[in-house]
Amino acid sequence: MTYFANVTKIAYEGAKSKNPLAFKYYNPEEIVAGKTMEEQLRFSVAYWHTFTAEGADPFGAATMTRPWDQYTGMDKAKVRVEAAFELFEKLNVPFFAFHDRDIAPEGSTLQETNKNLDTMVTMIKEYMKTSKTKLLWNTANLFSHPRFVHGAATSCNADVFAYSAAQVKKGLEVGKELGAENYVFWGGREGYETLLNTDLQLELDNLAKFFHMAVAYAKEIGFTGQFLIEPKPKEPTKHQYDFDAAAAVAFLERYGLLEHFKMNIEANHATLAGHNFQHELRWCRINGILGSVDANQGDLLLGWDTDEFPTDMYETTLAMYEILKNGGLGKGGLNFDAKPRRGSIDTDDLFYAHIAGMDSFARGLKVAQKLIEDRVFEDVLADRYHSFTEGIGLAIVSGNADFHTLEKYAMENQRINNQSGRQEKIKSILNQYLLEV
Ligand code: XLS
Ligand code: CA
Ligand code: CA
Repeated sequence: MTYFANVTKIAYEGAKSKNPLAFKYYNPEEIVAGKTMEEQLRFSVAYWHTFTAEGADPFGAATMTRPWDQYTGMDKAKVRVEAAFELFEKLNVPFFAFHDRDIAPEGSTLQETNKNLDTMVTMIKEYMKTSKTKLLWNTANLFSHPRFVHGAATSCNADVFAYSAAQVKKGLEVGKELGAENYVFWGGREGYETLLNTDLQLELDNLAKFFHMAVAYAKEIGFTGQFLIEPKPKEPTKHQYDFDAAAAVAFLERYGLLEHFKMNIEANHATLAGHNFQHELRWCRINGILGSVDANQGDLLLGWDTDEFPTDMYETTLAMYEILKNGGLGKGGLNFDAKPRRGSIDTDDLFYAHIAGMDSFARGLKVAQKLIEDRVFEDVLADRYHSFTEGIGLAIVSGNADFHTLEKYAMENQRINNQSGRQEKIKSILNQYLLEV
């Protein structure tokens, strides 16, 4: 049985290829910066967008018809797994990621829901035996069902807290069973709409307790995947607690949790938080907490999370620059938390979309590697901050200055010479690399 009859295994054909179903830049075996592209990029398919999204938006119904749509319930779930592993193989991706409810439908009780999940996990495990595609991460959907109307681990209702805990407990067991490299916590409903009815202190304390329980349970069952928090400032909740990486880290530190978590940075969430993708990656890198990446892009003309496939070469290049400077992503990967646009209604569009994303990051990787090799930004920084390598600057960075010595210095050296920041020159050099590498 084939679900994607128009598509054969996607091969690397090089930049001159006119075949839309071929990679132009992603050559999994090519060595870049000491590792194969496959090892550097660690691409992952997001199960929810690729196998459960059908093009619905708040104003209209689904636009896409998928091969599994003729089935319902558990039959549909099973057909999706068959189709998923066909797509993974044809795209030659090393990883995938899912929410519990993406792979198995809810039953009428938690027991039945877990039974459905077990059936699907057994099936997926069987497929994984003969597939190269591994589980990058799994997570619990603590946002779709109406029970999460007031939050999950930050709900005002203790019964919902308990239900959420049961769901994450099961999620960690599933992660262990399938060898997940990470486990993601995204708090879409962990936040508030108005402080007029919100006990902010209690909600944050409860969220911390929830995370401590998850850490304890992972230890208890021997789940060794990396825990990741995925920051997002808003949507669906007006204000989400894990607003951005800085807010998430301040929270983790305050509650003694920082050593157990890294960040899963999503490009589109960064822009919603008023940052850019590179900012969030850089911030995590310098703080040693860059865990994984949800590789997509937003639309700056729209104020919501559009989850587009990443095709902006500036963004992919600067993202790969941060990732290479980080020494790679470790257990993390580049997960395409992205969906074809509502008008891209054909099943083949799933392939075009992934090819576009994979090629954009592969090309970004090569340009970033060359930028690093040539020390383009490193030299810019060395030059710009050279005042901290000698004299008073060296005294400041080495901790040998105080307000007395600095006041004395300032009084004796009142002629300050600032130099140009040269942004435009730097951008034009970056363009040369983008166009010529
Ligand atoms: C939604 C998030 C979500 C997480 C996993 O905006 O990106 O899909 O990645 O729950
Ligand atoms: Ca995401
Ligand atoms: Ca998103």
